Amino acid sequence: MFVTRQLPVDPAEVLEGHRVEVWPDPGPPSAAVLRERAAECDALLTLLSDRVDASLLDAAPRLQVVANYAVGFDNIDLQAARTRGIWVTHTPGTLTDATADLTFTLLLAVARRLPEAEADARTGDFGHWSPTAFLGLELAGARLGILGFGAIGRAVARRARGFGMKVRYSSRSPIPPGEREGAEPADFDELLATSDVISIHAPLTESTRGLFDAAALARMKSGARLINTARGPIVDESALVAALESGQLAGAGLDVFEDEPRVHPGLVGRSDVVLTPHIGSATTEARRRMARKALRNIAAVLDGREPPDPIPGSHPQRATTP
Ligand code: 8YV
Repeated sequence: MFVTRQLPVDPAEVLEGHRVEVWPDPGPPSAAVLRERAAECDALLTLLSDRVDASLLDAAPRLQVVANYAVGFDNIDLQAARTRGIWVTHTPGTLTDATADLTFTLLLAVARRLPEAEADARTGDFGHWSPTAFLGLELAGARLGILGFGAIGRAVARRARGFGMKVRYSSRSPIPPGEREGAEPADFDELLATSDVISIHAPLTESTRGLFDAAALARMKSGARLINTARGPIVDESALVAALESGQLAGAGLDVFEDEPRVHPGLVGRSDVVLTPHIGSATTEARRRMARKALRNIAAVLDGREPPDPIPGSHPQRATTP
């Protein structure tokens, strides 16, 4: 098997008796290297930045499983894997709290204008204290709108409740009352029109790509803030820059970007945005859980068992089971 990056867990801990090659560089293997390795191996452990498409799978006749080191899987052509009988697995439940924590880190930082305030203190002398400087948003009583109410969205709602926020969510599937974490359902338009802060926790699909375009941003409450720890292409970054520039939005907290690892130049110099380099799952605990889960999925397939965390519908065997 081939692991495309060094992991915080030794693969041998989970995969006894299997030959494992780990890509030694800090950066990703090139598409050509990935193709060359895939041609020889029975299992791949990939990251979001590794594109797994039909042409890569065609070059990999022995491949049985692709274990994605992530919950999301928009880097993988599932249909191509399914038609070739290759399992695709992911790491659900491993990074819920880590990502919800980062969401709140960004939310608080944006609400309290941390980049501007921090830069002021870092001058070494912030001059004088002013009753009107750095006024931000108080979370208690503020309205949080959550787009996407899966495990991470709900973990964010739990945190928001602790801060006294009024929480509404918009979700493509109905959420049983017992799992709403005190949040109220709303449709997307209501969420846009009424939220002081919107936080995105939806997967990237054809219906969420570009969902926050110029028109949606214009329908947001004037002076609202936008947080995105889900997928960059859900937000049209040029439209976001324009909305910040015009004052329609008061700030944004972004951990994900339209064209990672590049960050829109219009965002880079702004002090009303907080930017982090896709570190939602970057806690020692979460990254170790992700590694063990991905490796266990590979071990199961190589030992002739069904993997515990297949992406639903990604394998013919699973697609036919109810
Ligand atoms: C991963 C993520 O850390 O799990 C996901 O879907 O976006 C991140 O938490 C990252 O993608 C590593 O592959």
